[in-house]
Amino acid sequence: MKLFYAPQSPFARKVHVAALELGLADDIELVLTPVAPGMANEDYARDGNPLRKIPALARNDGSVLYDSGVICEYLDARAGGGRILPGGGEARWLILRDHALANGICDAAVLVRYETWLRPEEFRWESWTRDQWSKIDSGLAAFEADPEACGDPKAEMLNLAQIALGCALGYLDFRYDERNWRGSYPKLSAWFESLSKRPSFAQTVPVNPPQ
Ligand SMILES: N[C@@H](CCC(=O)N[C@@H](CS)C(=O)NCC(=O)O)C(=O)O
Repeated sequence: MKLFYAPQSPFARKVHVAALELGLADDIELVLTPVAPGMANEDYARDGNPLRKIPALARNDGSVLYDSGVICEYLDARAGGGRILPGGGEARWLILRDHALANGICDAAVLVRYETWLRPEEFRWESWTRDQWSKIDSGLAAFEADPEACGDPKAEMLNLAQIALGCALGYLDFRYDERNWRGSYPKLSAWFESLSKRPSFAQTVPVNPPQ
């Protein structure tokens, strides 16, 4: 299988971490795929994701899956099912909800990056950017207040929400170190420090792609 990815993307990292946790990483070839709003990449729109977003997973039969949550569920099923996402019961709904929250933090953080890095300065919308930061902050505050949602970072297997949250925090460190999220969320900070020692996280720390 081929994973269209970039080493700085928190969504692509989530899939890569899930593959490592599930023992499937050796079945996946990583294909560096540059994407950004406004960047023409018609080959990828045709052969990967029509929305031109990463990650996408090309399976061995040629069919392609996106987005990151769908790919993670697929990998879980391929690894036997019920390992990063229970097949049923209340736990499933809570993990899916917390996954949505962590993913929403990533969405907001990536959008702020596009707004402040890609958009020409004269068109930037400061109150919109502040609002995205406020969403990120309320998401982090919800996790800080709910240690159960974070779960044990040393558990034998992580769940989908924990993986997504770790990738969101890693992206905040990577792009917005100066905002020091750790100062406001000490429980999350301790949790992330422990999570970061897992091989799946240590091997996938975000970096800028080669130029
Ligand atoms: N909901 C998607 C979000 C993926 C996403 O936004 N990826 C970013 C990179 S981190 C992207 O491809 N951006 C390109 C664009 O928005 O044109 C998922 O979970 O896979």
